[in-house]
Amino acid sequence: MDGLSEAPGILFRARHLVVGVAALMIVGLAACGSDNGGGGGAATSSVSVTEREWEVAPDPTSADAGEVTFSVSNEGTEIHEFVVVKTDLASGDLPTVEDGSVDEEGEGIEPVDEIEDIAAGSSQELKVDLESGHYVVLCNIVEKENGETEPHYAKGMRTDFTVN
Ligand SMILES: [Cu+2]
Repeated sequence: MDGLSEAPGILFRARHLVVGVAALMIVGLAACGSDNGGGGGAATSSVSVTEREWEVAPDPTSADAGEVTFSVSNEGTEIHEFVVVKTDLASGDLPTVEDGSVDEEGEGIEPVDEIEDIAAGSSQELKVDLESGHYVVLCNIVEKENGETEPHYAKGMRTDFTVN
């Protein structure tokens, strides 16, 4: 009698064990699936940019198409900005307006995005989605002092940047 009454109990536990193992396998598969999903997107690149009087120095000077994060540090003593434009023109050949700043709406220029003001000694990030092509990164600030204008672009704050 004892043997008979115990048998259903063992069977019951065994069934629970199978369900438990199956549940763990599903959790395991789900975890693998989410890992694969995270790596399946477009490339991401990080570029460090140093700005000072009078240069804009990205490192490296190229990135892969996709999400690009520019970490811009102003190591100069004046306020600067960081502008990204897509253009086939060389960095020194962009169209300018009267005060010497780049005409960001000018012919042959496609504005992408920008950080407007980066105080001396501070850093800011700009995350953009870039397709393959030629870009120029620049500072488009114009200082006006004692009737004189000093466009940072003309002073050399511009660099070619390639997206592969
Ligand atoms: Cu500047």
